[in-house]
Amino acid sequence: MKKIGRLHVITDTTIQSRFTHAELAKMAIEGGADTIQFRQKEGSTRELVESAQAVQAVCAEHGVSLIVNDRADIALAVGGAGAHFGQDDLPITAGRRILPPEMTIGASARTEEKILEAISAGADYIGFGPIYQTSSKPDAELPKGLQALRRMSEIAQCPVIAIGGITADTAYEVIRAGAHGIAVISAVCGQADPVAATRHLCDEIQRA
Ligand code: TZP
Ligand code: MG
Repeated sequence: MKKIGRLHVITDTTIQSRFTHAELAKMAIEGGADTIQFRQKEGSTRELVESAQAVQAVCAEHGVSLIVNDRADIALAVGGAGAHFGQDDLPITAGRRILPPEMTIGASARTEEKILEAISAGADYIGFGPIYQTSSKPDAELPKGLQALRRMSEIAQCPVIAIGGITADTAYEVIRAGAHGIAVISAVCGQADPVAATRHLCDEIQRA
């Protein structure tokens, strides 16, 4: 089984414009994040590759994994550790055909059926959420809560990364509910001090 990180910081330039993806990655890594997810929906492929390259340079310097959201081609092109596919992105079987076996594939799945399907198609971890209300993803479903997370974590034969509205106040209970780790946007990117915010999340994960 591949090593999957515990704190995935998703760099985001839509909820804030103070920092670039690479600057956010640098601060998150300084605060202790072990995985950076590059997630950018807007812009040309050329622009996305350039931003992802800058993030990968920071990650490589610190030995941190870069996961590229949605784009297997960009993950490969920049030498990232893997890609994360949502329910409307590349099917996991297709992603597996594109990415070499040593690269990590994460899959968003919200039901028991989808989780098992993603795992048998070759996903290395499952992204499950939103756990709580989130304002970072306009089309997010209703919050699933901790009970559903507990159940899905039991069912999945692989690490479950919980996402959606998770903060330093809730990271502890999320991990205690069975999540292997958490993925966050606003709890880092939306904070006045992203380094300190990341450190606080790491402490809570550690405590759990
Ligand atoms: N997928 C499900 S919820 C979500 C994504 C990308 C947004 C997570 O952002 P936040 O700010 O941590 O709630
Ligand atoms: Mg997606």
